[in-house]
Amino acid sequence: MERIYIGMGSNLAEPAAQLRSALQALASLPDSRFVGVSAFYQSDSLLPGQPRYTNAVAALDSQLTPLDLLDALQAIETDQGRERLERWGPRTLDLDILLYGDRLIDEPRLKVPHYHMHARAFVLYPLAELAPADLRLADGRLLQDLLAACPFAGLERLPPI
Ligand code: ROI
Repeated sequence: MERIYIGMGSNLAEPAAQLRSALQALASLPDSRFVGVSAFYQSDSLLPGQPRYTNAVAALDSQLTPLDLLDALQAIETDQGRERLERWGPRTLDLDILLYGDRLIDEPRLKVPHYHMHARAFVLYPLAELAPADLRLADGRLLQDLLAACPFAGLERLPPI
């Protein structure tokens, strides 16, 4: 089993309900054990003109291969009504593999650690709730250093449900 962290986001159709429903789906993945989820956080979209996002990070132990897990996550996104109309468009559900054990993955469909996680408060702060304090990404960066360089400003941590 390897420890996997999954970034979750939604800004359409009741985002918090979308994340809760996705958590149920993650908990029923085959050959996997659900470990936990961070608090939910709200923040403005990085792109102007979109509704605010709700984001969280989930932790999973799994024996699925990275690409099998990616297929399973994309199936959950599709089940929850995701339409891929435009690359950075608003979405009912976004599930990203942030970290997969200590693997570095560079395939056309999947890059791990996730490309944009290093500077995104809505990924790093929820990740820090779940990950060990000394977590080092497979590319050598320390989570603590990334957090120190990434202001919390603009994030709103929602009370637990
Ligand atoms: N902004 C926030 N706050 N959260 C996201 O998950 C998110 N995802 C995106 C873009 C449009 C870049 N902005 C976001 O894809």
